[in-house]
Amino acid sequence: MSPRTSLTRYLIEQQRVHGSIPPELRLLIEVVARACKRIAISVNKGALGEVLGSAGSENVQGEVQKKLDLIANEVLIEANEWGGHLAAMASEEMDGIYAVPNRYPKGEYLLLFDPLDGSSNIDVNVSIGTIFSVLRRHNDDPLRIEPVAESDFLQPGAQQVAAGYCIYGPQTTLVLTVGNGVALFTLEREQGSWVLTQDGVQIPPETKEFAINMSNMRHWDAPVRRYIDECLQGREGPRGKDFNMRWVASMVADVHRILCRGGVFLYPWDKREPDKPGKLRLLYEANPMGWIVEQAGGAASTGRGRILDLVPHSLHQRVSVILGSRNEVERIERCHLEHA
Ligand code: AFP
Ligand code: FBP
Repeated sequence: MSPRTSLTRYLIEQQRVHGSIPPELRLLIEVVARACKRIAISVNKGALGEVLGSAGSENVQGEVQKKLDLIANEVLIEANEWGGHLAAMASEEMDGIYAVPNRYPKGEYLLLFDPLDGSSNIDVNVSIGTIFSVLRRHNDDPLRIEPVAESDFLQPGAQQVAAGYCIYGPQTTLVLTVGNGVALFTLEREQGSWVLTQDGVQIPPETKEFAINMSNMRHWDAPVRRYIDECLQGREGPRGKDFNMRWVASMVADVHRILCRGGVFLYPWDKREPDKPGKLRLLYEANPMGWIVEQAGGAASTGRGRILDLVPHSLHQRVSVILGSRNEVERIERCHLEHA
């Protein structure tokens, strides 16, 4: 039997052989992965750990916070703030940025996360996850180091240096990219270690499966309506094949399925909130997921352009998200062009 590759070994090889990451970034990713293990333990305890239910508060987007949202947020901050690799963190659950306190050494990286994606699924024991993105803080003048600010985080997704998610499902799986393809690590509970179980993940370019919240159909824009309508017509319609539908209501779970067997995920702009460009957040949901999908040979678009090229204007900015099998995403972009 060939020896198992641990996350540490994978990262050291990325550092040494491929030169794709510096040692500080490797250590930062290991800390995030360790925090995900701790979150997995809390998730698994469920009612026995008194972690279910609402925390009785709301986040900056007006969404009810669950106890596990706040626990996961705390775990990620506590694990990362003292390591010396980060300048600051930002999260779905915090209004502003969290600068590393002065009592700790500072580093050049910025960490963004959605600590617990799919909160509505926590209490009903359905897959949820943690999404993260790492940026490098640009500092043009090494002699003048300004205090870290929200503006440091407003970089296009194409500038991410690492991105990943951890899915807490039947298995706990960490999915990671450092710009050299996508690797999957499964948590081996007995040893408490992440074991590489798939490398070079590829999303098939064609699919017969879409993921969208169909209850919002009446609010969609014409191009999305047309695309889904053509899928629903099945083999008698213009697509000439029957489509299946899946919707978990945890982006992590829906994207993970697409990574494993193809498909397309849509959370498009809709008429419910015309002044907002979508429901999902650009910096800590769409950008990391978009980069992972691209690294696996798929595509990630707003319908009118590549997500990773967007220049963010604020920390909690929202965006229309269409990602997955490349040919399908391109077809949806064509629908948008024809309706422009
Ligand atoms: P939370 O992280 O606030 O639970 O939101 C999850 C999510 O943004 C995303 O993971 C799902 O795809 C989407 O919500 C589901 O939304 P609907 O309930 O509108 O289908
Ligand atoms: P399997 O155990 O064969 O996967 O079947 C599962 C199931 O019978 C139900 O759990 C589920 O509600 C249904 O299939 C989903 O079916 P569909 O693919 O038609 O949505």
